[in-house]
Amino acid sequence: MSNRRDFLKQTAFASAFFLGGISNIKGEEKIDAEPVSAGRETGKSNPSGKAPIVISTWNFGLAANDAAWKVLSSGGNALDAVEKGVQVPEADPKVTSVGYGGLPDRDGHVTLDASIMDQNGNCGAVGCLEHIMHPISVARKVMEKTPYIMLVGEGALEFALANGFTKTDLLTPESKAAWEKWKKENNYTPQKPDMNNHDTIGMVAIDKAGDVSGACTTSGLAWKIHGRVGDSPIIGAGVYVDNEVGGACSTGKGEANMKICGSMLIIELMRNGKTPQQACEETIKRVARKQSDYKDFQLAYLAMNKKGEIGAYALQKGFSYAVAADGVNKLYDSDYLCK
Ligand code: SD4
Repeated sequence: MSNRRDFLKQTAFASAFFLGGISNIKGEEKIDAEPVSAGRETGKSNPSGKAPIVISTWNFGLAANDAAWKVLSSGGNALDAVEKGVQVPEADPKVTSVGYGGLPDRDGHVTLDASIMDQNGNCGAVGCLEHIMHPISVARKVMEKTPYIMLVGEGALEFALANGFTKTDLLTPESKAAWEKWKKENNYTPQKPDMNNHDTIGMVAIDKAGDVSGACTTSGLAWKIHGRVGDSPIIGAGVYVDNEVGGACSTGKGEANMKICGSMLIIELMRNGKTPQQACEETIKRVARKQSDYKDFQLAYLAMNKKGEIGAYALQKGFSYAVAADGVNKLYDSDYLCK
């Protein structure tokens, strides 16, 4: 899990950044503090609902929101914002569950999954992509330059290289050491998708024009069988956007989420009148009803509707999410089912 105590000093960040006074605040001031608790009420984490707004999963969502906000506050669109936003943890070697520095599979390969979706329902994805720092940008290229939605493995890499991406070794000395330690201690037994060995960034943004886009990117489950692909690149599971309704994304055990296409389900529940909070809760409760081992893994959803209302809900304690709205970028604790 990422270190929840290591995040930006919120107040200083918010005032400086939203006044446009600094150009790069990423990682500047850090304090030891707990995130503000969001409580259960819909919209509490976003009082006015005034666009633009960007939301994303986990504490690394703060820095990601910061990059997305730069795009949104200067009048950029939500698609560019979510791409730029999630690129931040993709490039950060300290984030060991996304992009560069992500923990590898049991054979030592860092394999990446990502997807992106825009306000027109266009989408693109990559699965099991190796050696590319920004899988989200390859997913966007798949969306924009091919008649397909998903490319995987070697073919995705060839496509990326043919489109100007650079081949990079994504295994850092730290992640290599962690893998070697794991190998010694675990006898090549692949990791089960349980609680605490993976965190994905999912992001949804609404721009000044009121259009919604979403993105999701991960190195997936550490120590997995080579070739395992999770929910993050599956449109409707890792992320889903419908510009009439809003956007939703997911983090946690991909296998559990894929069984119910949770992000799509949340959109449909919102379409039928649920608030984002109610939709996230109903989706988590459905997982619990249908999957008897639900106490043994983590799964969480984050959603926003067109009104800028926000919802978040998880199976277990510990899910946090970042919201940049109304001139403030803050981390919140999500409510959860298994108390
Ligand atoms: C996966 N859902 O590959 C991803 C991992 C994740 O928080 O989200 N972790 O299953």
